[in-house]
Amino acid sequence: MILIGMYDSSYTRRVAIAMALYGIGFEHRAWSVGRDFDRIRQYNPLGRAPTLVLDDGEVLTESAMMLDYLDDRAGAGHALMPATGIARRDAQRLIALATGAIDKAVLIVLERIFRPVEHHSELWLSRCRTQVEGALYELDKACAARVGHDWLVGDAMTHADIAVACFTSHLREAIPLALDPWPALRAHVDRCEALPVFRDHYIPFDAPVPTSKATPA
Ligand SMILES: N[C@@H](CCC(=O)N[C@@H](CS)C(=O)NCC(=O)O)C(=O)O
Repeated sequence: MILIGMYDSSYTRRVAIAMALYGIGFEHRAWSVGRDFDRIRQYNPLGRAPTLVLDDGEVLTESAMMLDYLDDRAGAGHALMPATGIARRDAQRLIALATGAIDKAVLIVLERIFRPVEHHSELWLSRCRTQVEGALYELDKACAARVGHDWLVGDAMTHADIAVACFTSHLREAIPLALDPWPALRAHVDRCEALPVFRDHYIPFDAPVPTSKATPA
């Protein structure tokens, strides 16, 4: 299998960490969605990361589908997602919150990259920040409710831990955002990020230079 995308994409990172935990080997092509747009588009018409090319040539273009494919391969009882019931819904709820926050963070970053500074919409940026912070508040509550447990759902690491850690770390670097108002979330993320599998699939976010009249996009 080939995983396309750099690890400063938290969506890509999340898939890579799941593959490593499942013991599924893959070739990593650390292509940039900026510099390598045309190369990525040869596999994925959206030109996005992650892109996963399966051994038979089928291409998956959405990280949720990639994780679903990997879980299916891992089989019942081994998947990083609880199979059923309240545990599954809890994991999905946390993943949805973390994903919603990162989707908004990406919009904030894209506004900075593609729109000249003087045309930034403060109203839009502030709305996105409010949404990000609302999600972090809920995630912090969920982490605080699990103090004394290693993981957010049940007794083992799930996609919820991976998503919350990868997406929050990205928010922290890309917006950037100090996690001081959300100490339980920060503690959970720091604990995950200290694990070898997280450290092995990490590169720091390279902050884009904001555009301006002087440096047009
Ligand atoms: N919903 C997609 C989001 C993927 C995504 O937004 N990836 C970013 C990189 S972090 C990207 O490719 N951005 C470039 C673009 O959308 O043009 C997924 O989960 O796979």
